[in-house]
Amino acid sequence: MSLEEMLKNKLGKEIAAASDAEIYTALLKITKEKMEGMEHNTGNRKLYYISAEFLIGKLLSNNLINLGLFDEVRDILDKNGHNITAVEEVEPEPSLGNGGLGRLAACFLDSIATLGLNGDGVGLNYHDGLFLQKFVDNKQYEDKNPWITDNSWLTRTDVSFEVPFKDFTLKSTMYDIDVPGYHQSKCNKLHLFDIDSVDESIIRDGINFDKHDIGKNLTLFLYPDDSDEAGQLLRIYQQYFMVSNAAQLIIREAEGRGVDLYRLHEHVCVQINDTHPTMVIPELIRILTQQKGFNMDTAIDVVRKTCAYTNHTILAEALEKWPISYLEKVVPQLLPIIYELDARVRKEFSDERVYIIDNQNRVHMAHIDIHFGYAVNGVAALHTEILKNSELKPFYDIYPEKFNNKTNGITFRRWLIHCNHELSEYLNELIGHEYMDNAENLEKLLAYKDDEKVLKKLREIKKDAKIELKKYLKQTQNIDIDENSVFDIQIKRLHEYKRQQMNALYAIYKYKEIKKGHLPKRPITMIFGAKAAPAYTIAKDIIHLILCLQQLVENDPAVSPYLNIVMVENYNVTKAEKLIPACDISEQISLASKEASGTGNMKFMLNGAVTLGTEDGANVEIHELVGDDNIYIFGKKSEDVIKLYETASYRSADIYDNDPEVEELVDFIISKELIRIGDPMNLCRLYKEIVGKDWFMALLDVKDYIKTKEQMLNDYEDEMSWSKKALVNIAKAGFFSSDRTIAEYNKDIWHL
Ligand code: GL2
Repeated sequence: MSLEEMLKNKLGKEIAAASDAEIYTALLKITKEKMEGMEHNTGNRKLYYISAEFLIGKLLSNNLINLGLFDEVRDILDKNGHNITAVEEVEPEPSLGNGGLGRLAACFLDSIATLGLNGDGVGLNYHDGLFLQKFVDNKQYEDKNPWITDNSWLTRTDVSFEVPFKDFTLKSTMYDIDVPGYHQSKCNKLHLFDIDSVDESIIRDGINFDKHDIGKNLTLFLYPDDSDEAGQLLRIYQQYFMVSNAAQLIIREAEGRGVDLYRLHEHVCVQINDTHPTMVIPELIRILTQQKGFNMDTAIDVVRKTCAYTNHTILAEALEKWPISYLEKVVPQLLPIIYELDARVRKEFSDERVYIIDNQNRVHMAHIDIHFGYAVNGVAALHTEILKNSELKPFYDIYPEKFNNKTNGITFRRWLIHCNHELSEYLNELIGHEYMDNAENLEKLLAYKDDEKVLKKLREIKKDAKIELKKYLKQTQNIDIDENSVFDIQIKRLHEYKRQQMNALYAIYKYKEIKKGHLPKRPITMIFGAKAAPAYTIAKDIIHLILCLQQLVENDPAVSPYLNIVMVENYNVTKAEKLIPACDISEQISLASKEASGTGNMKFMLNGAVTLGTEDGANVEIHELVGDDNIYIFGKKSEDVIKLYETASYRSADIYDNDPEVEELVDFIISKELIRIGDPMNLCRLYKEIVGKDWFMALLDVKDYIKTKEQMLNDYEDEMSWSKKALVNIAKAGFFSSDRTIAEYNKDIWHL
């Protein structure tokens, strides 16, 4: 049967007569059936990629692309008066992640399947995911974010395990989402564990709920507020539930394959994505010793050869340390194992910095991973060097052979073919489509770097994407933007280290310049998108500042023709897919040494934006690839920043007091213009934070930042030379394909 007939059958009516919602559901069912009929990848060693987040985004188009059906479906819909983009709008975005870490896990699943490797994801099925962001009175308001509907990509399986906690046991249900590779006949799975007793009706007034009622709240939210003890306990419940299910699944599947558990490591590999799944190590040891007759030495040996750990950040707050007393309240069965692991470390090493349990009775999860796993990797070259030479140095001194770098990557299926159809078609026309299978072939584009026709066409494609974004923002937020302006975009989690506040200081600078009559050659559209963690006060104050600036500029007819500030509401994968193709200037301005890698930087580059960035994370590698002429680097280097922290010698007040230009910008935060619009409490708190602390050193780099951005805006006016920079960025992006990253993981760590 042809696809068109199948669609008609599913709909039970003519395609032309069906609604977009009906078409979406019919396509979802057809696609799911096709994937259910596909064999799973096989192989002697199977990977389990355990992660608290999988930020998979909408799946219809990507599944169709990978199955090779996208063009046919688009044509059928066109012929029948429908449009695939409108059909996509119907799909809710699964809210299973927070930022780069979760999106990376999703890109990895795509690449693992594309390379035909035997590997599944394991995580949790959060019903309301990360919160939905709304703006009310120029502030962030959090609401629940339900995404599971009757017809979704989830398939309920009959796999179920008992998960034991101190005071009760919970029975799990495993849901699966199929993961097809690009043009592959086989498929992998994302396993999401859940409980049947989740009760969304306990959520009140935004995202508040009773944190004690674990039987009802366990899988409601990703990262529930952990600013109190109940919140931290809930996170431990979630993490243990995730890894206990994972461990039981791993053992059951291994036994099902006839694996001798004493050789588990030859047949299974577990990738621990950040520290959230760390308890899988003591849990596997517990099961092997208590249920499978292993002695402790052998269990530890087998588990150590099975588990590998990826570190995604050097920020102390994200390296989890759980108080023993909390673990005792939730998972007392793990404590004898954790004590045993700690005792072994203490016996072997005298340096207390590598102990598992510290002198405040806290368990350092990353320390378990490093001692009792066989590989530790950072996510960009600079990040791995910082781990080896400072953050994790005592461990590197003990286990140099475990440490390795795996620079992050992104799947080009979603971040080029899907989100920027026009660009990918044009690339096919110019250089053929080999780059889709081997991204390094994008370099063939370099042959056109002086070809005016090509450079013009790239500029046109960018303009079309800007017009699309303009329509989208009008539709969704009733905001008008000018497609002839330069689009300067910063989209990422809100965090002080990422320095959205420094970008806001630029907005203040530009506002003041325009007020003084120094008009830019071309209007500038500054776009932000970011969610702040609900308990992160200063991050929310920064959002407030940006929204106040947005309102100030919008209502000032002397400024608004030249400057437009837009904060996109509820920034997510779907919005990223619209924003990235339209971007001219990619803001990657974290304080050097703090951004482990970044992956947005790679997506922007691939879509022909030019980076404005510090020498941080993967920016360093982008810089090396494109060369000085095709990137704008500013700010202090990571060595200098690390020294400033070590010597505790940074004082933002000194800069503020001694530099009147900086003082003027910072003072504007509490100016009468802004206080009239905003909430004085929030603005004053932010002002005080920047003058009195500025932990992530925005004032250190702000002047260099402004100068570099001005240079960039100036250079943008030379259309051909700017377009050439865009071309070089696209051509050099091949290295950042997640297919390359996964091939490296497989070669150096997984050996599948
Ligand atoms: C992050 C890092 O901050 C980010 O730089 C990196 O690109 C991703 C993926 O490796 O991981 N770490 C982290 O905790 N989150 C990230 O995005 N949330």
